[in-house]
Formats: sequence, C-alpha cells, structure tokens
Amino acid sequence: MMKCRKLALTRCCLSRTLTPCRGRQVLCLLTLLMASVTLSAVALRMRGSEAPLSLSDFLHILFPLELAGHRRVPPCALLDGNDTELKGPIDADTDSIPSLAELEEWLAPSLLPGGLFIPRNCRPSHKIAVIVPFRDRRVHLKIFLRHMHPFLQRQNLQYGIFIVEQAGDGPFNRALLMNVGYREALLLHPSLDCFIFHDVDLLPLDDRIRYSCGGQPVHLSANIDVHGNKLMYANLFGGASMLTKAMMENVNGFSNVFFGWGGEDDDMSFRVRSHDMKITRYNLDIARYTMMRHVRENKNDRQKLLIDGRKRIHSDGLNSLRYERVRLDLRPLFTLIEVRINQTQVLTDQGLL
Ligand code: UD2
Ligand code: MN
Repeated sequence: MMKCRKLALTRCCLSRTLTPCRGRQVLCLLTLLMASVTLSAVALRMRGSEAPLSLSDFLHILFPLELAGHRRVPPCALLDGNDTELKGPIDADTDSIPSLAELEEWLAPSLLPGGLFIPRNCRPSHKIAVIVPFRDRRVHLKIFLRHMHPFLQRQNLQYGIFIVEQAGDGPFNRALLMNVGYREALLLHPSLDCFIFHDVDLLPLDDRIRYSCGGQPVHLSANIDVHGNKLMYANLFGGASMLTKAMMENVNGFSNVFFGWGGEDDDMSFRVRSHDMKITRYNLDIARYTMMRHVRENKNDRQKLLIDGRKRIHSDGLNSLRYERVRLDLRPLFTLIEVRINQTQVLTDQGLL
C-alpha cells in the first residue's frame, strides 16, 4: 500500500483506513471536521437560496477550509500605533480612476475568488466581512477597491469585501442591504465573526484605524473631511461602523424600513445603545476619512420612523428580512450580491402601509 506520507492529506483521510496515517490522525480528523463544516455550509446554502449551487458557490464555501492550513502559524500580532508596519497617516488617491482590469491584474494575485484574503504568515484573530451597500457608484467602487485592499492587507486581516447592489430604481435602502450582506456573507462563510458596514465613498486616511472587532461597537468614520473634520454629533453611527456577529444578532441587525436617504444610521445607533452597548471611536486625530464627491440625496423627514423604530427593534430586522437575490458573483476583487427589494411588501410586513 502506498505510504500516506506520499498522498495529499485529504486523500489520506478519505482512503480506506486511517491506520497508515499514524501520527497524522489528529490532522486527518481536523481535516474531516473542516470538511463536515463545509458540507453543512453547502446544505445551509442550498436551503437558503433559490438558485442551484454553481461552481463559484462551491469555491466560496471552501473559504473556511483554507483555515486548515493556518493551524500551525502563530497568531497575527495585534497591530497598534507602534507597529513598524503601520505608519499612521496615509494618502488616498481620489483623482485618478483605475480600470477594473488594471486593478485586477495588480490585486487579484493575492486574493481568492470573491475578493477574499487570508494572511500567510500568521493566524488572524477575526474573520472580517466588509459589507458595502451599492448602486450606481462605479467610479467610487474602483477607487475604494484600490485603496481598501492594500489597507486591509497591511493589517494582516482575514477579510472579504462584499458589494451588495440594489437592483432597479426604487428608493435606495442602505440598511436593508447591510442586513442582506450580513446574511449572505455568513451563508457563504459561516466562520465570519466581525462585520464592517462601509459606505463606498469613504476612504480611511490612517493605518492605525484597525478594522478588527473588539468588545464594543465601533463607529470608525468619526472625522470626515467634508464634515469639517469633526464628529457631527455624539451618537453618529453612519459612514463606516463595525459590529461582531453577536452584536448584530443581539440587536436584530438594521431596520429594513428606511427607504431613501437618512435615518437608518440613527436607528442602528439607538439599537446598540439600548442593548447595553457603547459606541466607541478612535481618537479624532486617527479616525480620519475622506469622502468622495457625489450629489446630495434629498433629505427626508425621519422623525416618526425613528421614534416608532424603538418599538420595532425585535420585529423589524434580520428576523423579518425579505429580498430576492438576483445575482451572486465571485469577482476577482469582491463578492457581488445583487438583490431586488419589494418596498410595498417590506412596509406592509411592518404595518406601515
Ligand atoms: C450619510 C452617512 C451614510 C448614511 C447616509 C444616509 C456618513 C459619513 N454617511 O451619507 O452612512 O447613513 O448618510 O442614508 O455619515 N449608496 C449608493 N448609491 C446610491 C445611494 C447610496 O451606492 O444611490 C451607498 C453608497 O455606499 C454611499 C452610501 O450608500 O456611500 C450612503 O449614501 P450617500 O453617500 O449618498 O449619503 P451621505 O454621504 O449623506
Ligand atoms: Mn456619502
């Protein structure tokens, strides 16, 4: 019989007997465990989607398996202001617009399909999803990807970028798209545990802004140039913010009923603060962001939705999320999730129509 040593580990585990694996049984068992996690993910995925699984879906689901190769490396060092890798203030190029092809040629070799990154030299403490609500901002998206991939990789993070695009031309619903991103990213990668909800037009300007969850929710984009480099108001939670999976579950995610501009960030701010959590921030001299130019959306009166929202927390959110997924694509630099939202249905569900 061929020696297991000469076989790939997985083939070894799947061969008729484990005996020849000798000292490698533990590794074999670990691999089998990872395989079973993957199969559960496949099962979950099949239940959660209308479309049949494609090859790209399978590749996506293999993401957690990649972790098996990282068992023996040391944990990634906590990066702080003193780390030589992190230089403090950084520039952002918002003037030149790259083509997607040149970005892919430059960035894709370090990424897995779907824009996933796994550090090679250390075991990351979190698995992070950067969720970006999106529609009609292609120029911003290209500049965002050019800035964010190197930024996140300098922090040695395991991450994926998930672009959640709203189909059609109905009123944009940023918060519902965040819930979709959270749900779909977890279906693809059940081991994700830290979620960063990020506007596509915001670029961090300091390497010390760590994109890694802690014990409290973090409002990242505290100091934005177009907002006069000051925190606009104490409870602000819009722009870029970060929550663990447990925190998201605790507050039932975002509200789904905020169609059109504004209010959804304040509703989320209330959700976390009313669940014994405290919004934290980096110092203003670190939490610096630039916002790319865009036309201002029309403001809406959100007073009533916000006040009533306080009663809706546990009936309006992840547990009432409804959407139709029209596309799931593994692009080289990001995972694209396109969804159609039925505004009438969402509002009727909450007794708002
Ligand atoms: C502020 C908040 C934002 C959100 C919004 C109100 C900050 C820095 N930003 O952003 O988080 O609370 O107010 O809803 O506090 N988007 C598209 N296509 C659209 C419209 C929006 O892709 O047609 C996405 C995109 O990621 C954008 C984000 O939604 O960055 C927020 O929309 P915005 O940039 O138009 O709103 P803004 O800057 O007033
Ligand atoms: Mn904006």
